[in-house]
Amino acid sequence: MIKVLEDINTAVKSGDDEKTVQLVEKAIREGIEPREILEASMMPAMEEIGSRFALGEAFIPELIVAAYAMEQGMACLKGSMKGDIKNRGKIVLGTVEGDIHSIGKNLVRMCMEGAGYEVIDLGEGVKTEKFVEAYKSMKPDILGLSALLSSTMLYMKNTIDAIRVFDPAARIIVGGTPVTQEFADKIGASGYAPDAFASVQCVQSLLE
Ligand code: B1M
Repeated sequence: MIKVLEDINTAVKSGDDEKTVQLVEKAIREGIEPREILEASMMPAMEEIGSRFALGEAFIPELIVAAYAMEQGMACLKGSMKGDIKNRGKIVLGTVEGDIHSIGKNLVRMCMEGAGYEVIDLGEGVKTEKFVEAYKSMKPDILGLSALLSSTMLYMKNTIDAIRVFDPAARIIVGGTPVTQEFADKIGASGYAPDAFASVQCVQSLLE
């Protein structure tokens, strides 16, 4: 692996946000693509810390500092991911009720904005009623739901059902670690994306 990517991976895992920012800026100066920085370095760092957490080798405080370092690193990449085309469509996005995981959803937002979509981010722990309210008032082309917990992914169905009552043709996409294509089909989602980059393709194909 390229040295700077290796160093970013280590900095994220150890929750060193200042070092993460310095190294991400260095990687950008070296001409490394944001996608490579994310996929080859920062995302594997979060996966590794998650696996260590599952094994009881890492704990919540370590997850929190690693997540903060990741968010700070992502903020540096935002400028390099901005696209030129604007107003390709409006997307309302949020992490579902009971779920405070924000990083994957924020990455989806960055990729969508980079691809020229207007994104209204409702944040985390968004209840079905709030999604319904936002959908009615903002009339988005796409609604995007993120969930990271096996328990909270069930709220995706509640939201989809509530929206389809008044808009059966609503285009709703879902994603997040426990979500699969099979689950997306089962709950009646219009699309599923395994990662943030794929979510852009998913939206594009739904809007075509
Ligand atoms: Co949490 N957590 N966590 N956590 N956490 C997981 C998800 C877990 C898998 C860790 C583990 O056990 N291995 C596990 C869930 C198990 C399960 O339910 N199956 C877990 C748990 C159990 C918990 C708590 C319950 C722990 C506790 O309190 N005992 C608790 C729950 C809190 C709550 O939400 N109510 C909790 C808390 C936290 C922190 C707050 C400490 C922190 C979140 C901080 C933050 O987000 N600001 C945290 C973290 C950091 C993680 C891990 C380590 C990393 C998640 C992450 O940011 N990944 C995670 C382990 C893992 O996922 N392997 C874990 C990086 C990010 C880029 O990837 O979010 O997957 P991800 O997003 C991906 C794709 O999923 C996809 O695109 C992104 C990549 O391009 N995607 C979409 C996501 N949303 C999408 C939407 C789309 C399309 C694609 O369309 C709309």
